[in-house]
Amino acid sequence: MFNRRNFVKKVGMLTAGVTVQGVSTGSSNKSIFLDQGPIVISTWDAGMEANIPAWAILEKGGLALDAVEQGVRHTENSLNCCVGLGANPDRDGHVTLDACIMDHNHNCGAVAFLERIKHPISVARRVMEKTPHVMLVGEGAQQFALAEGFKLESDQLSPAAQAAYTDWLHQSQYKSPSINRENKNDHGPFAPTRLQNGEWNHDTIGMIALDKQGNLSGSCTTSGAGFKMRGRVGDSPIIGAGLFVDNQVGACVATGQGEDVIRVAGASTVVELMRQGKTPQQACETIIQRVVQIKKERAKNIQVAFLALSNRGEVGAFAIHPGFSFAYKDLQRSELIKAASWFKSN
Ligand code: SD4
Repeated sequence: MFNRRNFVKKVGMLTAGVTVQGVSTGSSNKSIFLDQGPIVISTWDAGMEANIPAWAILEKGGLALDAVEQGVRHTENSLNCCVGLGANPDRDGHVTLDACIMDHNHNCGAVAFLERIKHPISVARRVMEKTPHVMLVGEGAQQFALAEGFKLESDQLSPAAQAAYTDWLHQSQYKSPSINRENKNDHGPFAPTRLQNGEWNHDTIGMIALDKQGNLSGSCTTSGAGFKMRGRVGDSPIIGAGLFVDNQVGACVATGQGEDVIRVAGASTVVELMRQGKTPQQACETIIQRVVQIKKERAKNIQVAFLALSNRGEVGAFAIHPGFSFAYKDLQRSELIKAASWFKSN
């Protein structure tokens, strides 16, 4: 049986690309995680830092919902990352943000195409808690945020985003952007940018937490794709695509090319596969296989990745291409783990 005591061994298998043979995740056995404490997992390298504030809440017995909000707020704040207002703009020069959040009771909230608000994840939570709706977009979302006391930030691009945008305007061919592809031959305007430390810059963070009470919550926040068409919204704020949580089963977040996550109803399908008895790892592999089979040629040039957690603390992660990693934190360990992928090399 998979539990966190044999996690290191399982992760070794996972990075080698072998399906983890886990237990059926259809039932909820609360005692497993009540004994072992909470977990938080999040996408990409930035997840290592984001897990810290999330963990501070979880270890004190706080709610998974608070943990996933505070965790990704840290990334939205960070100037070193492409999530939030410092991110690359759309092709008309505006930064537009998408986010969603979901708790253990199927409560959920989302914002999309939101401008000049620093913490879209917290606006998404207010949508969930204070409106009869699930999703607000654009001007209406901004209006709601202001009414809720959020500050209207400047519309100036960050220096790095301004430089990237100026560069893009010179080279622009208005091609659709490639997201998270570590393609060594792609030096064009849509190549993912690198951070100062040389890491690939990702536009999104997705986070899932399991708290001491045995409840799951998830969050996802993004600037979408740099130089996207104005008005473009990806999977990240869409409940069921970029994020899905079902406390009876587990939770899943997606990252990568949002259009391809939406067409397979990504995160909710992973959770449904887990409900039918697949482990999180098997479920993530199955959905990536589907993404690849639906658009075989396209799949060679896009990145999509899924990260899932069962309500028993089992973890799964899988991507189309190498390069996807996720940050794991529990009582015993905190580490960045490379996920296995469908294609073994770029
Ligand atoms: C989107 N899924 O807007 C997001 C992008 C992403 O790391 O995940 N970037 O399509």
